[in-house]
Amino acid sequence: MTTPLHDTAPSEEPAQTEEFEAIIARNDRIEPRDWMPAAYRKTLIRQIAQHAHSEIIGMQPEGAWITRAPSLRRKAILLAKVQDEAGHGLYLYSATETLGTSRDDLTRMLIMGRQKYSSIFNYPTPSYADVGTIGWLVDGAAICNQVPLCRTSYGPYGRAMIRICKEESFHQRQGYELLATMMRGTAEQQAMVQESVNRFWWPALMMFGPPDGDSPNTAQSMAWGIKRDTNDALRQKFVDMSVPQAEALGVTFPDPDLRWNADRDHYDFGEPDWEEFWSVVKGNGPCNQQRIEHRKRAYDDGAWVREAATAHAAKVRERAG
Ligand code: FAQ
Repeated sequence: MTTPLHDTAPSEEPAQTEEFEAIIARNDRIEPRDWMPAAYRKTLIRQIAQHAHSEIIGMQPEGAWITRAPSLRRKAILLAKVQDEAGHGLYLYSATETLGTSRDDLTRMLIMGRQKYSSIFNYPTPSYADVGTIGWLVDGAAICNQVPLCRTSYGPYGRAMIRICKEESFHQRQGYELLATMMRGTAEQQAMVQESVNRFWWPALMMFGPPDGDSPNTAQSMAWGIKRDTNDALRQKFVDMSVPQAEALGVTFPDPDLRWNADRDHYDFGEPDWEEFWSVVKGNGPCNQQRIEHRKRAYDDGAWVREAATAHAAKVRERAG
């Protein structure tokens, strides 16, 4: 990876550390040219790259339905959505580049298994209803997690998140509308929706990361203002927001412990299977291998485009002078 700029241990730079901490304390933004501790930079690269990879790998499960969408309207909607996810990946790779790394390096790290992407995209999409469920629950969880990131302490990341969140909100409504249409359809269509929701509910809850007690990064990331809420707080928010939507749709979530708790003013819910979560994160989910192989094939197939673009840019520079 490219050596980061200003990669100085904080203890060697007391004045700069003080200035950095003052910016964080007054909830201002750190910008690319500002000094920052090496660990802050490293955490940002880890989180933003993982986020960028998730957007790009996340194109695969839904992308598989583009050729089989049931109408021209649904095909156009799905094409636009999947294309939006590519755009999100690009904004995020660009934000990561401001930290002194490159998209190429990050893509290679992903392909070599040295960087992660969201566990949710390692689950298959065998039914067309999954397109709606991903929009409703996966984009819904993404929005819940990402709206607070619009206020993250690193400027380029926060600014990228504003546009991403606007588009994700649109995606979520699109998914809900698709499911609502199917729920007004035949008994078979209604059953397809419920079956899809049953498969995606628990993996969607896992998107928020491990429980706070098992999350090694949360405390420091919150102290730096990179994360604004804990994993459990966001998971609760997502459950509270989703239950009334499920009721309006006419579907249920596969959790016998899910019920309103008037004392807490929140829904109680069951524990996700954290063993399954860690197994998927470690590469053993149903589709991990397929997703990475596909990404690698696309990267290899695109080599000639990157070479041609580099050669063209060199020619333009040469002509200019
Ligand atoms: N999957 O200490 P924490 C989308 C890892 S975008 C895989 O809690 P942290 C749009 C974590 O990296 C979805 N790994 O970590 C879309 C860490 O390992 P590391 C992506 C996970 O960073 C919709 C370890 O576990 N969104 O859906 C997961 O403080 C539809 C310990 O965890 C973002 O990336 C997981 N679910 O909190 C696209 C949002 N959870 O790196 C297409 C930004 C945790 O130390 C279609 N990211 N791990 O080796 C974040 O907010 C945070 O990074 C968290 C994790 C909350 C994901």
